[in-house]
Amino acid sequence: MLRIAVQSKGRLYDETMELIAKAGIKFQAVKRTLLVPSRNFPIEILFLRDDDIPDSVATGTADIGIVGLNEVLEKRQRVNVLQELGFSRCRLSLAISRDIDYTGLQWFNGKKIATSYPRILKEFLNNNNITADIHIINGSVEIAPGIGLADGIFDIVSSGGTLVSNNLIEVEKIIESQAVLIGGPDNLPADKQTILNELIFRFKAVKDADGKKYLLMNVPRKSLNDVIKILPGMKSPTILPLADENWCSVHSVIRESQFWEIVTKLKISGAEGILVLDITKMVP
Ligand code: PRT
Ligand code: ZN
Repeated sequence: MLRIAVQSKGRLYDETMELIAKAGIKFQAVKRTLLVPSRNFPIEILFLRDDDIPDSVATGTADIGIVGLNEVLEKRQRVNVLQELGFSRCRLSLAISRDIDYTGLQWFNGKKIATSYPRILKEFLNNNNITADIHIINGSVEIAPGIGLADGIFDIVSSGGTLVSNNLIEVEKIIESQAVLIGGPDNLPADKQTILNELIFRFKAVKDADGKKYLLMNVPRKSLNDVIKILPGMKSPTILPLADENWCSVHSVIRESQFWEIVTKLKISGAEGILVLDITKMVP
């Protein structure tokens, strides 16, 4: 049985559980008890605060965990990133009041910076020969400049809305973060490693399908070359004959973001009966 540490509630929770569900791993009603075994896969979930996940994996309380890369880098525990999971994307940035005339990184020399990520910030400042006073705050870091507690902040930004509503502006993007699968410093016993390999394989299949759609359409044979040129092939499209030999059926995988751009061109080329289907897994 492999034990995975997962955030019990918060921004990582929903997408972590969705990933696990899409990987075909099922649970009896998850009642947020601390430890929940799966009913169809040899894994159990340990629900923790995200701050405790790197430590639990480093010490072997859990075998693996899912947590933001920002926490992994800040906590400095002996863990390895096994897989990038592609959700909860955000960045760690320096921000200052909108009213200040920012002159570059040197501006921070001698200034006071509020943050919940002192280690990452200290390393960045050291590497850039900036001497600043780091003020550690847990939560609501963005209000610090407005109440005169600091000159700037170093915090997580995703949409940037929080900065705007606090009259702040992002001046330096320091680190990109996303949810990652982490493992401990030591090799796992063979049985656990086998389960882990299967899990990584399934997560990859789910991740690879993300944002992709399966496209089917009927195309007059005389337009086939035009249609093939429009389709941004993962590989070449599948072409199947139809009862009416002047027509064929064309199948392809596209990115959802390309759909509206492509569909108009396909119709102009003579494609009809265009169907778009969801893809939940892709196994190469
Ligand atoms: O209770 P627990 O300790 O488990 O949770 P937590 O409160 O420490 O963390 P939580 O649930 O807030 O975030 C978990 C992880 O989500 C973080 O460690 C990041 O890896 C990731 N993440 C992604 C974010 C954001 N996006 C994010 N926007 N974490 C926090 N924010 C904050 C940001 O600091 C800002 O104050 O959300 C606010 C809104 O951001 P904007 O830029 O969209 O306005
Ligand atoms: Zn936390």
